[in-house]
Amino acid sequence: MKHYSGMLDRAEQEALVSELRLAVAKAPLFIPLMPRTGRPFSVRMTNLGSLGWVSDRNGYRYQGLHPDVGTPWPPMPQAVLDIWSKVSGYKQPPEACLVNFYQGGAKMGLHQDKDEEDFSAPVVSISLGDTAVFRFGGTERGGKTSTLKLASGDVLVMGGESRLCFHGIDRVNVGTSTLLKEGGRINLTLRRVTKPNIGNS
Ligand code: MD6
Ligand code: FE
Repeated sequence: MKHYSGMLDRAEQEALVSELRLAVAKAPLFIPLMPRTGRPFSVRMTNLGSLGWVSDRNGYRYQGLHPDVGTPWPPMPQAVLDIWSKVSGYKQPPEACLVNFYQGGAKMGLHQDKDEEDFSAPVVSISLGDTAVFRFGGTERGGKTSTLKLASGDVLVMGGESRLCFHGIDRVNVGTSTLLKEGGRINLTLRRVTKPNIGNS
């Protein structure tokens, strides 16, 4: 796992937030539901790119269309693709960019990112807005964990050994950033979803 503290400067963060506001106007934030129980997540989500991650009573999956408005996800901003190129070490561009929006005590339980067919690519995460307490451990649930603070402009890369580690967000520290006028935190996670085609690299 690699943590690039302050990779995006303030101007880059502001530009990215503006692009995300335009995207969210087309692909509104939705509240995912836990499979089976239907319990709502405390985080609101949307996606950018050819595939988006969704969760509802039927399970977790990637799909090409927004679950409520039924249109394709907006494209990923160039700045996001550039970050992937810089830090992923992966030849092909990301297929999915999950946008998580945390407000008012939202958090995310420990989980593994394992709904992808291809684990050879890392997951790249970009944090904007209030600082989050990120918890991570090993690949077994119930193992020892540590925490890391993710501040606005930080980029985290989970690849190799860390690709399937358990991780989550314990809390977001209110008032730690002035980036978002209404407060809160945005996290973008960039992923490859499909298996690489032999010979296309
Ligand atoms: C978050 N992040 O930072 C949630 N997943 O809000 C994730 O779930 C995550 O940061 C895979 C890799 C990096 C991450
Ligand atoms: Fe995750």
